[in-house]
Amino acid sequence: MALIRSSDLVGFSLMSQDVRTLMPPVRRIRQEQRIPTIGGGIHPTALPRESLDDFDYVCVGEGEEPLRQLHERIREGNRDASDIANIGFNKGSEKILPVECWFVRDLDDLPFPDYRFARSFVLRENPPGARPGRTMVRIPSAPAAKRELFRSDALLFYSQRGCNMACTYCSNSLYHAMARQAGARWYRVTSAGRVKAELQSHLSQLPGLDHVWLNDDDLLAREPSELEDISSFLKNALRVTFNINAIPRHVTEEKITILARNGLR
Ligand code: B12
Ligand code: SF4
Repeated sequence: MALIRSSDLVGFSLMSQDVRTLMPPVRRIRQEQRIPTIGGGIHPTALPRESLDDFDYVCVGEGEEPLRQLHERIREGNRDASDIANIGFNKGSEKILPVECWFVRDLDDLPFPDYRFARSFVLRENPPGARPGRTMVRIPSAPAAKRELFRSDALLFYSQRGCNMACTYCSNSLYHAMARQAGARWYRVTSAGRVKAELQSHLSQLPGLDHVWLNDDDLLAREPSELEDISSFLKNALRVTFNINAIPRHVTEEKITILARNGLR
């Protein structure tokens, strides 16, 4: 609670399974500190009206530009978000849901996710021997100390958003419907050049990692030439192994051969 005392807005990212754990602190922030809260991620996207029972604002769909605009608005002392795409909010007793839906057109236009952790904290299990429970600790900027804190050998990475399929039980079917209505595309790919620059930047911020989890829903939707370009860079320039997700429809011997030669595990 002390950490957020001077914040303009407090954001939470949540899946449906997180609701029970997250809502008690969200309610406390609203009631005790009177700082506006916003929920984003798949749960508020799928159930925005219900999520407004607890959050002041919700982000329905992608958040980069809507959150920037909302933050600017709140800093100006104005809490009305009715003209900001993707943002729903409580206006008195009325729940206002967004009319317009924004999707980033070109993933290459987004800045890299920030792994410098210049002023970031993480909730960590107390070490053995200490008082049981969890403590908020500041993420150190020194690479070796960062590695000690995270104790991970792998980087989770995305080079695409969405999946070309739309299985009914999967979030992709919801996002495809939202994008269709907005005249936008849900399934988008980052250029191979940007993928390489981004991977290089992340691994320089997080040294010591020797494996990358390319966690796109279906990496093999890419052409063989792009798979060669990205995977040979992982092997020869970054010297890391990798694993992927893929759906059967795009699995070919040619693609698997390229990836296996370049370090697929
Ligand atoms: C990465 C991922 C994981 C990773 C990392 C999870 C993590 N805790 O970060 C791993 C593999 C560990 C994982 C595990 C699970 N996952 Co998962 N996972 C995903 C996946 C593939 C991508 C999510 C992601 O990070 N995308 C990249 C970011 C940039 O995009 P994004 O999350 O959509 O965020 C954007 C917007 O939502 C918004 N936004 C998000 N947060 C916020 C916050 C604020 C304040 C704002 C303003 C905006 C905002 O802005 C972002 C940028 O535009 C999604 C499917 C998908 N393609 O979306 C499933 C998905 C989220 N997972 C799902 C599930 C069910 C799980 C598990 C519960 C499975 C299980 N039974 O064990 C576990 C839970 C583990 C845990 N404790 O967290 C479901 C959730 C469904 C639901 N209604 O909750 C999804 C949607 C897949 C599906 N089947 O439909 N998962
Ligand atoms: S193929 Fe997999 S990721 Fe794609 S829509 Fe179906 S379940 Fe979701």
